[in-house]
Amino acid sequence: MTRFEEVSQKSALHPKPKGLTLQYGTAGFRTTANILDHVMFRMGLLATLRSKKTKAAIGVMVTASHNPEEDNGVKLIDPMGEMVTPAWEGYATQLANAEQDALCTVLKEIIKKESIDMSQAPSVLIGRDTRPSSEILSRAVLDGVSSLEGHSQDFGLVTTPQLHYMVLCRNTNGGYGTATTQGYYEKLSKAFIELTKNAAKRTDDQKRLLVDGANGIGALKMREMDAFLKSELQVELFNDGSSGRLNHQCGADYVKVQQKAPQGMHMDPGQRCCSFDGDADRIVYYYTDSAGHFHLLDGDKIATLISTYLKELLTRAGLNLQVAVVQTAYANGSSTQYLEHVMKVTVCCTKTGVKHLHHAAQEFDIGVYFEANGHGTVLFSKKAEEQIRKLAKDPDTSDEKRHAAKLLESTVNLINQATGDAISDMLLIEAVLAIRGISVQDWDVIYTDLPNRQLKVKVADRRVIDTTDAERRAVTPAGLQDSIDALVKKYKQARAFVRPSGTEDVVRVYAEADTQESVDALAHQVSLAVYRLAGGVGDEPKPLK
Ligand code: NG1
Ligand code: ZN
Repeated sequence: MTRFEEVSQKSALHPKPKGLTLQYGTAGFRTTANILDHVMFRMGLLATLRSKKTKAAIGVMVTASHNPEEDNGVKLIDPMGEMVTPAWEGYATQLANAEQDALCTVLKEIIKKESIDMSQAPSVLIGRDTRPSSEILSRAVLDGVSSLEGHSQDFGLVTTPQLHYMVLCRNTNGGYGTATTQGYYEKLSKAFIELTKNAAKRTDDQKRLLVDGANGIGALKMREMDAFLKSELQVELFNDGSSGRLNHQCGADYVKVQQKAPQGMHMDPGQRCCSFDGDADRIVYYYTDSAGHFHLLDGDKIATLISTYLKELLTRAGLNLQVAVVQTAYANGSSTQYLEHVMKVTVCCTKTGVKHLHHAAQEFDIGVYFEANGHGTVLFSKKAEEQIRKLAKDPDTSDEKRHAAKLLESTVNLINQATGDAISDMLLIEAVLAIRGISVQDWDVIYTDLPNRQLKVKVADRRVIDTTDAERRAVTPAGLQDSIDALVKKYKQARAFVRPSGTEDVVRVYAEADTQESVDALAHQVSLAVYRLAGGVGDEPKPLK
C-alpha cells in the first residue's frame, strides 16, 4: 500500500460530515467540538507537511480559548513560535473542506506547490486545553501525524503560550529556554525574582494577587508554578476548574466584554485582581473602589504601563532604541491619545488577530503589542536584545546605566516573545508595579477610558461584511458604512465600527462615546443597521437597559 493509500484509509476513521465547510479564522478553526474530528486529523497531516517544509518542529494546539466549553478548535504554530503563515492557512482551509475521496489529491497539490521533500523527518509538538473534548481531538491530530510517519511529542495539558514556547525552544536548540514546563517555570520565575529584588520593601499585602483562572488550564498551570515563585508573589486562585464550567461567567473575555467582575471571586475594595482566558493567553486586571465601582485595566492599559516602563529604563540606560505600540481598532481612543501625545511613542493599528499585531511589532526595535482584550506581548529585535545584554555586563559603564540594562535584561527574559502569555504578562505587570512602587489605582488613573460597548449581531452570512482601513470601515454591504457614519455624528467623541468575527458566527459591533448612555445608544443603533442591512436573523437587537 502506498503512503497516500494509507492516509486515505486512516482518514476514513475520521470522517468528514459531507458538505460541511469551515474556515481557518483569526486563531485557527473554531466551532462545536463534535464536528471537528476530521479537521484535527487533517491538521495533523498539514503540520507534518509544514514541518517537512520548514525543516523545523511545528506546534498544534487544541483549544477554543475563550469560547464556551462545548466548542473546540485547533491552530498551527510556526517554527519561531508565531502563528502559521497565511498561505498555509489557505491550505488548512482546503484540507479541512476536502471530501474524503479528494483528500489525497489536495495533499499532493500542497506537496507539489511547496516542493516539499517527503524524505525530510518531521516533528510535531501537540498540546491541549482542559475542555472535555480536547483529549480525544488531540488523539486525532496524533493519528494524522503518524499516518504520514511523522514524529510527534504530546505535551498534554498546557496553556497555548506554553506550547508556543516549547516550539520556539525546540527550534533554537534550547537557546530560548528548555522545552519543558519545568524549563518554562524556571526561566520565568528566575527573571521575576531578579526583577522584584529591586523592590525590596514590598509588603506581603502588595505581593497578594487574586487570579481568576476561567476554570481552565491557566489555573492548573498557575498552581504548578506557585512553588517556583518562592512567595515573591502570593496568588489566590479562583475559578480553578474544580467546580464551575470553563469560561462560564468568568475569565478575561467575560470580564472585558461585560465590564464586571467574574463570579466566584471574593474581592475586597481596592484589591488587585486579574483574569486569564480559557487557554491563558489573555489577561485583564481590575479592582472595585470603596464606592463599589468596578475598574477594568485591559490590554490598552497594560500596553501603556509596559511601554512607559521600558521607555524609562531605556533612558536611564542611555540606549537609543525605538519603542512602538501596536493596537487594533478595539483600542480605546483615550489610550491611543495618551500614547501618542503624552508618551510620544509611535502607535500603529492593525487588523484584529495576533498574527497581524505580531508582524507589525517585528518592525521596531522594541514592539509592544496588545489587543484591548488583553492578548499581547513585547518583541525585542535582535539588535535591541544584543545592546541590552552587552550593556548589562559592560564594566566600563556607570552603575546607573548598568543597573537599568540589567533590569531590561531580566525583562527580556520574563517576557514570552513567542506570543501573548497571561502568566508571563501577569509576572511582568506585577514586577513593574513593584519596581515603580505604584498601586493598581495609580496605574488606573494614568488615563481614563472612553465609555465603550461591544455587541454581537447574528446574520445569515457574516461574510457579506467586508472591511478596510484595519477593519475600521465597512466596504460592503452597500449603505452600511454611511449609516454608521451618520449615527456616529450624533454623539460626542464617538467612534464605531463593525466586522465579522473570525472565531464566532457573529458580526461584532464596537462603539465608544463620551458617556455610557450615549455609547449604549450608539452601539444599539449600529447593531440595528447591521441587522437591517447585512441580513440579520432572529429577533431585532433590543436597546440596552
Ligand atoms: P474575533 O472573533 O475575530 O473578533 C477574537 C478577538 C481577537 C482575538 C481572537 C482570537 C476581540 C474583539 N476579538 O477574534 O482579538 O483575540 O478572538 O482569540 O476581542
Ligand atoms: Zn485565548
